[in-house]
Order: sequence, then structure tokens, then C-alpha cells
Amino acid sequence: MNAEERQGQAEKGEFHRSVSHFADRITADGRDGWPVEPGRYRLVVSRACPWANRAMISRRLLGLESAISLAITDPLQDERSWRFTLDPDDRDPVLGIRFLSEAYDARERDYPGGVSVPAIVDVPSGRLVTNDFQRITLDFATEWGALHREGAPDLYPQQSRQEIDEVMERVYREVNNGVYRAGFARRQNAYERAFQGVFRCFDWLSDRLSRQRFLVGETITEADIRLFTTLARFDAVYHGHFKCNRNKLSEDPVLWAYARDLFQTPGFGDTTDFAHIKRHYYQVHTNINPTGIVPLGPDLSGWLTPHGREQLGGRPFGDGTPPPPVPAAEQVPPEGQARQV
Ligand SMILES: N[C@@H](CCC(=O)N[C@@H](CS)C(=O)NCC(=O)O)C(=O)O
Repeated sequence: MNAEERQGQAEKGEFHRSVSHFADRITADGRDGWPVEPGRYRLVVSRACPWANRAMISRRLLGLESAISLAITDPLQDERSWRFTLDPDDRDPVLGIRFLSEAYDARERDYPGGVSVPAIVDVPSGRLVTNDFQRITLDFATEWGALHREGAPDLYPQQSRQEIDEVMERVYREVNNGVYRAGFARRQNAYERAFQGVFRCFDWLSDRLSRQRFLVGETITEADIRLFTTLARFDAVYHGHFKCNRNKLSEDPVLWAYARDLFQTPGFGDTTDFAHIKRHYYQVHTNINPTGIVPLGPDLSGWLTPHGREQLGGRPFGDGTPPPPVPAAEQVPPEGQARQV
């Protein structure tokens, strides 16, 4: 998008998501200077962030926990952005830094853009490698194969890539980013356009998922991971805070059952922290929630109820197996788990 188009969007009151600036790739052949290597890289996430949550889910499904370590930020950014205040001395114990921006600075001095998660940092040099959230998970699936666990699923199967890409493109435009475009719209008609897109896509997804257990083919793929992280935040945040309130997720029988099916699959619900999610959105976006009050509801215990989707067939992990339990150090604290208000 050029400067003129950007200006046009601003005048129309539309929210525009910035392009990831650091798009180096970590690959098996190391062509960008960053070869796949166990223990070398640290994935920095906020549990609140849907784009970072994708990376946590992929890492777990693929069994990359011991190959790529994990740093979890405070759900609330301050003026220096993401902070490691959940760690002793407010410092990430591996990178030794207090703010993620230090890794950005080590990579490029005076970088003018935002500091975003997910981010992957090269541990030996302390430099940011990539914040390209669309690419990180695809590379976990396709470039890190040598370090996948035994029984890891194929999340981006060669024969279905075109269909997966098409589904993900629509879901990104209308749902993943659509909820942000609704929530951050500065003009009524920009909000309404985004709102219509969210629910047009929900209706399309609901119809598709009434006949098949997962979005593409018989197994869980990258497309499901990407849709899931938005659905997980829908009733807790997007319905109220972002005004996406034609209906709740839990009022759409098909999508709600689909989301619960994934939530109850190892890797999905066990990486979802509702406390971080709610605190982040309601306390950070003071432009749309000036009091910073975090609502107590909704009741989240429904996430654990039976979903009945097994009757549609499907094989969640294909020829593979579910991942083992979450490492103790990475477990979602009890206050963030799905529970009654
Ligand atoms: N890299 C992209 C997508 C990732 C993203 O938006 N992450 C959010 C958290 S959900 C973030 O870190 N935003 C920067 C900030 O809030 O300071 C971007 O900069 O827009």
C-alpha cells in the first residue's frame, strides 16, 4: 500500500494494520542467515495476542518446545511497549532484557515502527529475527521438520495448500483482522462495513463447518489454528469491546461447537489465557474503553462442555498423535483458565 492509499484509509476512518517490518525467515537451509537450530531462538509472545497465540499453538502441536524457548510478556504494554514484568527483576531470564524493544533496537537502531508480538529473537546476539506473524507459523510447519516431535501433525499439507491459503485469506480479511477494523473504526460506515464482513464470514464458516469437522480436509491445519485464536477471544472481548455484537459465538451452534472441539484439543485451550486476554484489550485500548474497567463476564465455563463434533468424522492429528501435556513452566495460571464468573 502506498502513502496515498494509506491517507485514503485514514480519511475513511478505517483501521490499518502495519506490515511486519522484519521479515527474515528461519529456514532449514539458512538462506536469510538464520538456520533452523535447536536452542538458538526465543519466541516472545503475549498470551493476550491472537497472532502470538497462533505461534504458541503451532509450537506445541509440533513439539518444538525444547527447540524454541518461550518468553511471555506482561499483558499490559506501557509507553515502551511489551515488558517482561512477569519475570524476576522484570527481566527475561534468557535474553536479559526488560523490554522487547531492546531486541528490536539491537537489530535496527531507531526503527520507527511499532514493537509487536509474536517476535523471534536470536539468543546469542540478542537481535530480533522476525515479527512476521503470518510467516512464523508456516515456517514452524514447513522449515522446522527435522526438529518436530514424533507424531507431529502436518499442519500445512502440500496437497491442500491452495485451499488452506484461500480460506485463511478470507478469514484474515473478514474475521481475524475484521474484528480489529470494527473495533478501531473511527467512522460509522467503516465500522459497519467491518461488522458486516465479520458476520458474513461467520455465516459462511458456519455453513461449511456444519458438514465437516475442520476447515480444510479431515485434519487440523494452519487454517483452524488461525480461526481458533479469534474465536477464543470473541465472546470475552470482540463482542463487547469491539462492538461485534450481531450474536455471540456461543449463540452460533455450529461455530461454538467447532471452537469447543479445538479448545478441548491439547495445544489450543491449554495455551489460552482468558485473564491476560481480557486485561490486555480492556486496559490497553483506553481510546475505546477510557475507564480501563475489565468486565467480569462472560461465564467461560461453557468452553469445557461436550461438543459432539466427533460424529462428523475427521482425524484431528491425521496419522500423528496429540501433543503431551504442557510443560509445567508454561501452564496457564488457574485465573486464566476457562471458568465460571
Ligand atoms: N506485526 C503486526 C501484527 C502483530 C500484532 O499486531 N501484534 C500486536 C498484539 S496483538 C502488537 O504487538 N501490537 C503492537 C503494540 O500493541 O504495541 C503488527 O505490527 O500489526
